[in-house]
Amino acid sequence: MTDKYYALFEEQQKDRGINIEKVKSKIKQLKVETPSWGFGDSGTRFKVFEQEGVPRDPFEKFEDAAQVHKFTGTSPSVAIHIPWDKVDDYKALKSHAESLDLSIGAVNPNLFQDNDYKFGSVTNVDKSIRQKATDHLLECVDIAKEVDSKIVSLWFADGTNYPGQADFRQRKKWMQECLQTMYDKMDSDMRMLIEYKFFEPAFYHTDLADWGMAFNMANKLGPKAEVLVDTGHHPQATNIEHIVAYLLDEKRLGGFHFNSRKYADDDLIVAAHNPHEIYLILQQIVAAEEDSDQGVVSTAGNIAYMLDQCHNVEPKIPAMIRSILNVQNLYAKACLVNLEELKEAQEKQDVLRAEQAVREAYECDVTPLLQAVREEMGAAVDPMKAYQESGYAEKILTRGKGGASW
Ligand code: RM4
Ligand code: MN
Ligand code: MN
Repeated sequence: MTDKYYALFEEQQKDRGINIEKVKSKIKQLKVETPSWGFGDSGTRFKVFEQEGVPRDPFEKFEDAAQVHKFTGTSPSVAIHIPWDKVDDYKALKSHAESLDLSIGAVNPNLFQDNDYKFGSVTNVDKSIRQKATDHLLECVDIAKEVDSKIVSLWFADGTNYPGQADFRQRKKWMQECLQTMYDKMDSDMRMLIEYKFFEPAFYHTDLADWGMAFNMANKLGPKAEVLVDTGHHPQATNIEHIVAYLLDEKRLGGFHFNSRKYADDDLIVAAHNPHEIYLILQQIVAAEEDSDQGVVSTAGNIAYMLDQCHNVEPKIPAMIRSILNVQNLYAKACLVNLEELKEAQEKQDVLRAEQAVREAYECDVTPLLQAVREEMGAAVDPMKAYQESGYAEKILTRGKGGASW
């Protein structure tokens, strides 16, 4: 691309000491998985608003996800949630995905919607319910094997509402027992991602409330278990990038659920609120990637990036495209930090210069860079516009209302 804006951009970055070819190849490698459930109807605890044209079954969810990948070139896999995406023939779902240039990504068990789980799943005081929950975890390992997915991603709603309601220490042991059974059934190249969340649906305690608990659990289970960071799952003002750096160094950062929030676990379009937070997270990852090129081991090169969003009031496919573009945009900025300069400033304890090195990249307009990269990748230069002009949104209206939902 020799467009005048890109030419200027390239010159500016070269002057800043940035290896632009390397940056381009890093952006091309960034892949972000979409969640099947983000294409279906969703809502708040007050109301699920039905949208016209929502996929009616898992196969149609993949068709919609294929649109996101078609125009962005950046979302080649789709996470599934069981039983929301339960089908009779998983091999058929897999071939359907492949026919759309997609693969099946993380398999997510659902241990929060059955009446039996009212007081907990893997932490329930009733042994038969713990067994039922464990059986579902094992079922998900089998599904992952059948569709050649290497990831089973776990989130538990387990928790309590009142002091004294349950025995924290006992529940901790039960959870570990159930997860160990699942762990032992996983092939050596499979990964268990353990997600934490400090509240909701339980309001007093959650059994895996924070990264420390998830990390401890992963450590106890073994190397196939890693932590998943959902950006909406922390108390306000938590320094998530610090958690990310810590887990990277401990080789236990397995994946992300990107989304944005203002108050609680809002699951909004990623980076719609506080894009700077996502930037700082990605900047830690880029720095660790650079260190791995120098031989410092971390999990930076092996992170499963996923969206976990629900689009309650906005059309779902463009919301997903927006999210992918936002992650890509912030990752591109993170790649523009001059890490040598940053290191030098840190060594000299030059606080202002170090802060400037991180801020300067954030302030760059990466539009010409991303356009050039997309053109080289064969994706749409303006994916949102291309989708909107494609006619797909109008075509799916024939599906009517009342599609898949939770
Ligand atoms: C939870 C959590 C999980 C997701 C469910 C639907 O809050 O983020 O990752 O599977 O929502
Ligand atoms: Mn999540
Ligand atoms: Mn969540």
